Amino acid sequence: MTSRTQPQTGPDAGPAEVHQTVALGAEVLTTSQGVAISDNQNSLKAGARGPTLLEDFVLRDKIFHFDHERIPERVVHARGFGAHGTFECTRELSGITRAAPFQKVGKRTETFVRFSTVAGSKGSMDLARDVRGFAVKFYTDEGNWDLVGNNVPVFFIQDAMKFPDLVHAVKPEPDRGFPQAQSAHDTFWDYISLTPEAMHMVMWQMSDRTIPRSLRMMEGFGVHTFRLVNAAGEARFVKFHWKPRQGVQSVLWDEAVKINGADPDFHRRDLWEALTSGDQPQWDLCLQVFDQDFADRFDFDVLDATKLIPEELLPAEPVGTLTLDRAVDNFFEFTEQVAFCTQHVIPGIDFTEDPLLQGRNFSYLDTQLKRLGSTNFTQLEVNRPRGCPMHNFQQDGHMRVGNRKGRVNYEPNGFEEGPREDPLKGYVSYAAPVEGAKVRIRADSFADHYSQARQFYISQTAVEQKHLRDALVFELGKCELARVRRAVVGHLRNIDEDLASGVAAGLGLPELPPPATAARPTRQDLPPSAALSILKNAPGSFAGRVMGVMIGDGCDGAVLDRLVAAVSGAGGKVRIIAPRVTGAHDDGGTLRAAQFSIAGGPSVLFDAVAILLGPDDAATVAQTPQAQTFLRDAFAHAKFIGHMQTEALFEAAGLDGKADAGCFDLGAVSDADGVADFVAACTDLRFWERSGLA
Ligand code: HDE
Repeated sequence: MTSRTQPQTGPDAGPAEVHQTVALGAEVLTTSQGVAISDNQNSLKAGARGPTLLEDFVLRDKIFHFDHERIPERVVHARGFGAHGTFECTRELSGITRAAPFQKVGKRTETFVRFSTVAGSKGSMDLARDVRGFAVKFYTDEGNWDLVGNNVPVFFIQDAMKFPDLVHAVKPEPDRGFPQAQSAHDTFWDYISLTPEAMHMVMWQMSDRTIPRSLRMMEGFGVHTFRLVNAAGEARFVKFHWKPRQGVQSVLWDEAVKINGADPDFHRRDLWEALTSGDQPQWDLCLQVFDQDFADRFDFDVLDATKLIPEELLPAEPVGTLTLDRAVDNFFEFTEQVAFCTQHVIPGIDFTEDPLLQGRNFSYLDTQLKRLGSTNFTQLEVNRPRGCPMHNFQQDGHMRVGNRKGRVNYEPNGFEEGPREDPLKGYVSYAAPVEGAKVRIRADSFADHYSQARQFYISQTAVEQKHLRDALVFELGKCELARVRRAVVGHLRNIDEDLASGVAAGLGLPELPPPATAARPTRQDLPPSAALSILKNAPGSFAGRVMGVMIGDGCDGAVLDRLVAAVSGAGGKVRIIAPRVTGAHDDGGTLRAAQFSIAGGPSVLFDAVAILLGPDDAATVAQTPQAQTFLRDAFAHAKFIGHMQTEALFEAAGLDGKADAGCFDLGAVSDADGVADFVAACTDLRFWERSGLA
């Protein structure tokens, strides 16, 4: 490439100066004022070894900006990852809502989506046990609509009044400033033990839903009941669900803990790699639509955000598909500065009186002002309406651009200038009748705190129930206060006695504490709902998943080729792990490139694994502790395992003679069948039989 030496500046450039070379035609670096910078490595000094001069405006401009790079992180949902997407309507809903995205089959609406964890700070790890945020901004023709949801369909509390306490309790304890991104500590469980309405959400939180395998493999929920309003002003209730075409999938807790060490960015890297390799994740938007009559007949109050409507009772019907199609090209500009607000609604979407939603409506604008520093955050690329113009008389304020030109900045005006209100096109709130005395009171219809918690628990498979019990034992085991452990077990007794006694045994409680006092007895008659289980709805496909293949020198190149072909044929990806990150030579002497060294690519990073060693280094690899852990962990995590020339490794890992039906000897069958059978088996999520519970 043609290059030139950057001009040496001034008489003080001494012999220690290393001259940079810059490509000809490259953009010239400038200050914020557009002045070209001659030297970006040295400040202006009085003599080569003298003090830096106050007049160095280049240094001052650069450092000044740097000093102000951070904006306050979100109080909750600080750690997030965003992507651009498109929503396509697959079912016309003009009869029930005038909302723009649903007026015509095939209608496409641009979106921006941000996934997040709730409790941890911006730099915390991705695999914390935590609820995930699932916030979608629709840039519709009639304004921006934000559906700011979570990956769990219910919430901890029923009234916004409690939110700051809940968040304080889960965040690091104020005296010591830890633990980070954990609910496993005293203050969280102390608060929970005093908040029976949280018990349903606690069941979800302790389930595998809160350790998702991928952001691509999570459901999303609007949580609250909203209203859909049609052109005639008629309203129906609605609950929003996002269903991932990739299937809902989770990791195991032991994997989560290890992934956090091996790759704290596991989720964001996974989504980034999917998007940049053209693997575009999709979700169907499904609606549960119902009327007042259904609401009146339903067992619980539809305004209570700690309750869901089982899909067996009211199916969630698909009405459109969201495709994430583009990674952001600048994290800060999009993912950090995106400002979601539950009050960002469009004609056809309206609120209900859910007291949690009403409080959220109040909160989000405050947050955006605090974080983004100006009411003009609405002008940022990620936040401004894209499907329609924004016309009003708002003006000035910090960082304002594009004020209206001319003399008129008010309405009505006699100059006949500027935008006017439009009673037909404009947003009209649904005329919900309101009456009642002004009281601080919780409705009686919100008082049943345990029945749906029980329904969730009995809807899980034996494997899922064990994970949930283990999670409770782990979390409560991290609490130092025995009274807190006992109090929570007292609540569990109102949910399911087996669950309570299992957790009590796991904690070593000498005796079961009495059940917590319940405002309403737990209903035993709610039937299990298959839709609430992950494992009952497994995707039956390897698409979007990753096979980690450990290879060694002299491995069978033909088997490796067949394996790679079979996995990509099934829609999955292969990642190669070798003793050295450059790769290993197969039996034909060809260097097979690797993406990971054995130390850098533990099996927790993959959905299934294969280990193809060769005569040249099978014995050496077997003696490598990380290789032993790779196999031992894959086995313990119920993964499907393909293997060849691994006798020594199985023995060294303590698994001699333990190979079961989830382990496939890829060398035993000389034709392609061995590989094909292995990859076909991997379409099941895991070999749960190994756990003894399936
Ligand atoms: Fe939020 N929530 N929230 N929340 N929430 C915020 O707004 C709040 C609640 C949710 O990716 C904050 O911009 C209150 C439920 C998501 O940028 C803040 C209450 C649900 C995100 C706030 C709730 C959510 C937020 C902090 C109780 C699921 C991240 C940063 C009344 C339906 C959005 C921000 C993003 C963010 C307040 C309860 C979802 C402080 C007061 C329930 C996904 O304004």
